[in-house]
Amino acid sequence: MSPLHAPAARLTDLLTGLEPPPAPAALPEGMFLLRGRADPAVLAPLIETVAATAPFRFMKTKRGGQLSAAMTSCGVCGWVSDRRGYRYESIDPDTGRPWPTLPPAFRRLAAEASAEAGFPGFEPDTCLINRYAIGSGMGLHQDADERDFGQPIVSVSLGLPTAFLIGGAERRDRPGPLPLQSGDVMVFGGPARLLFHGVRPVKPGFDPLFGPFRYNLTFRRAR
Ligand code: MD3
Ligand code: FE
Repeated sequence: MSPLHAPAARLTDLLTGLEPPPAPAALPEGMFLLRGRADPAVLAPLIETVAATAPFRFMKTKRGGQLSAAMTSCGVCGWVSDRRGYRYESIDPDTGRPWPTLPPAFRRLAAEASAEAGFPGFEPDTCLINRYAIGSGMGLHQDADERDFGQPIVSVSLGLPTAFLIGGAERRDRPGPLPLQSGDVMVFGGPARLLFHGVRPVKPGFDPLFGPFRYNLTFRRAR
């Protein structure tokens, strides 16, 4: 399927009578939006399985605060934050055990989406799962803890809608919103890989599969 060819209608659109949100006229070079490319019903139980082994937790920041999204990971390593800073760890510090393995359906989705966007051969070694309750979001930042910025990032939005805030190469560049719905997949590669980005706070709502939450899967090659 062409990355520009999204399904004509989705169940949630039919139920709510809502149109899918408009995409901006142009996305930054290297950034791709694959609307409805992921099947939320397939991914929901896989998130549950990961969280049964590596529970969602609120991580601390260097400065004594707490991240507003609950997080867990799967793969050969997982992204962690604590008083010492950010990094990838092979052992989950909360359980003392390795992170659960990447479900094959996760690998397949990340590989297919990145190939559709023009980045063939992407083999993620980790997936960070962010869970946002109503009112939580993520401030503007860069994803720069990975070894090879030549590798893309694949992001899958699930549950309640929100908007990504897409900035520029410098923190001072004013970000613009990109509305996203459950099942939307984004690929960030090449010149988009190090752009500043964030997530708008999630508005009140209830998703039939995910309840009062937004989830995001972020596939990366960390090592
Ligand atoms: C890379 N998560 O975990 S998806 C993160 O929705 C993070 O949970 C957000 O940012 C979330 O680091 C966003 C990942 C993402 C989004 C936009 C990007 C990565 C990006 C833009 C440029 C480069
Ligand atoms: Fe990020």
